[in-house]
Amino acid sequence: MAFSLQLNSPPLLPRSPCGKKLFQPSGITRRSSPSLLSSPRSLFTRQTLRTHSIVRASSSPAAIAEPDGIKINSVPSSPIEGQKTGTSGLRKKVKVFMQENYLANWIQALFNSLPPEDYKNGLLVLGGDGRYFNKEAAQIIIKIAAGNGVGKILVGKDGIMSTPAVSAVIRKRKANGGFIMSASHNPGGPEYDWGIKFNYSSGQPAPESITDKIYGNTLSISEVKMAEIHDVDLSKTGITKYGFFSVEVVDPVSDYIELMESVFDFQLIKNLLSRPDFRFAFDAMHAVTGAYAKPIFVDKLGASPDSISNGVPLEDFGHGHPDPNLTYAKDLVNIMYGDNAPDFGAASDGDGDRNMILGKGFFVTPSDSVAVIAANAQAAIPYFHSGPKGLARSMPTSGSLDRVAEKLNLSFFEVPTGWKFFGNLMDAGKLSICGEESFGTGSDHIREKDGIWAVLAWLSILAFRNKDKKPGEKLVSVSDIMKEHWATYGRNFFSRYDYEECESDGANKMIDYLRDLVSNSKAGKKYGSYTLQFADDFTYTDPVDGSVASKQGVRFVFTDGSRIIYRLSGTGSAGATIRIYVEQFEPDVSKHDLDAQIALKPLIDLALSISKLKDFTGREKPTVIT
Ligand code: VG1
Ligand code: CO
Repeated sequence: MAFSLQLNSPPLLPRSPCGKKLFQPSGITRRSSPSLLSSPRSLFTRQTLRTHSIVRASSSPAAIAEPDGIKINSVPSSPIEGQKTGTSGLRKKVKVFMQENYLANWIQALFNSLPPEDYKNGLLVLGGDGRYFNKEAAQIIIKIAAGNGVGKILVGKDGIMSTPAVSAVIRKRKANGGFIMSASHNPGGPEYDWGIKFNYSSGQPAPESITDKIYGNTLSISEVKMAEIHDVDLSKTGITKYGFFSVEVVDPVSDYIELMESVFDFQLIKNLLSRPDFRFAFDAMHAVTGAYAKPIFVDKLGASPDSISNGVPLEDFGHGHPDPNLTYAKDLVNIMYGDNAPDFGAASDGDGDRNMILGKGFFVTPSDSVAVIAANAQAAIPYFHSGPKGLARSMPTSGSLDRVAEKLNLSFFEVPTGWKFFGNLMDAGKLSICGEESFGTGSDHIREKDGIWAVLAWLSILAFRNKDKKPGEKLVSVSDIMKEHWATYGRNFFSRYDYEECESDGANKMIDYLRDLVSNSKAGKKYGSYTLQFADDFTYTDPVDGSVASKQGVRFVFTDGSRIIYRLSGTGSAGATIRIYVEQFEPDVSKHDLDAQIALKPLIDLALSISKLKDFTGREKPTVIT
């Protein structure tokens, strides 16, 4: 694919070795900067601004400029409360997003938050997970982008492009940034959720410095700049030009496949997937990886077509909850724990950035998965042939990765929950493999977690370990690899309890209560058989740019290394979701086969009693146990 457009502006938040953000706070200030006003594009900017002040008082859309043949309307609008970005983008019930100007306000507030030179005449990417309302939303985003002077938008065909693929395309095409229309693992359809995420030029989710600014601008918005152009036909690839602005509908898969082929040894994986004694199962959960699974696993890697289930993306994910865990990916779990189970099973979420890895009758926790990938990457994955640069995990993720970092003598980082915290470390060359306990695993090949990447990483490890096995010889299995890993490093038993859609009031009170408890807790205090080492509310200082994120999870850490962590989810769309994470290290191999729920029972009971969860929420049982 050739692109005629050349960026004439520096990319948004360029990757710089020292990691300094070049983001300037006020777009308005920048608009009137002398350098901009002397450039040809600024003529448009000035004209827009001048006319803008005239039409602001108007109650109906008014044309404010007609540069290069496009009519830009100033649509009067006013602030809507509650447009604050959570852990990953803005997520609400779709009915909320469908209210007049709801999405438009947020998109316009985003443009109001960026320096104009970072998008004027620039290139943006637009993708999504295929959920209900994406098609209408895509047309709104395209029109506002054109209204704000963006030069070109690359859109995935039918509005489909996974979160990792958007990150990959932003990087490959040197785009200024991109939008992802997805509420990720949240269910979709007229009664459920919708969401929008913004990633900037390194392909990384926008940091809080940007999302806070967007929120601020949603509170003072008075107009939306909309280009008067007809809807783009997203069902066919190709370029549509509108004066200075153009839209290119692209195949959402090809750039991503090319990247995967450069990271992994596809022939090695193909040899494994073609063996008659190895069976593979992938559940796309009727979500975005449906578009990627057949081209990659079947067409490129030789898996049988019937190894892919729920492979067609649907607007409501086939009435499913596209969250690859033991509760919501039940179909795959039943297959993998049933008679004659395949050797390897995996699933991915709504927007394709999460993964679940299963062996025959065996579940790999995401915390263990990233540790195994890190320990085996150099041998099995060409991208890491000179060894990973550094490892990192989110704070609640278990310490199994820490042990790999120690053994391989790699630098190691613990960041708050949310992938946006890994990007600076990657840009600074300090980090290559990282993960979250929430089924997120990835590397610095892009700046998002990557579900299909994780599946290919596991297939690479299995393929590498079995490459010399003759037909009929017993293959090294997922559980063999995991047990070997525990024998080498010890096992970090880990479990997460989710209490979804609790009353916000009770949940907030519980967290306040825990914060009080933390401030009164002293080292040495006894909690049952556990002795407190420290308790705190996790604060992170980014080692690259010095930015500080506080209140990222209440931790109780005990002298034997066991931990209990409490957080409120930042991705829900109704009420509050409480997450409790418990972890305990077990060096004794003879205990490694214990079920995690049994091994962790005393700690789980302690977590419930410390927090008085039942009293605060009235909940007897969690909604999801991982
Ligand atoms: C959850 C996970 C977090 C993940 C985030 C986005 O956030 O815990 O680890 O990064 O979802 O994932 P929270 O605040 O609900 O705990 V995705 O795949 O939904 O974009
Ligand atoms: Co996701």
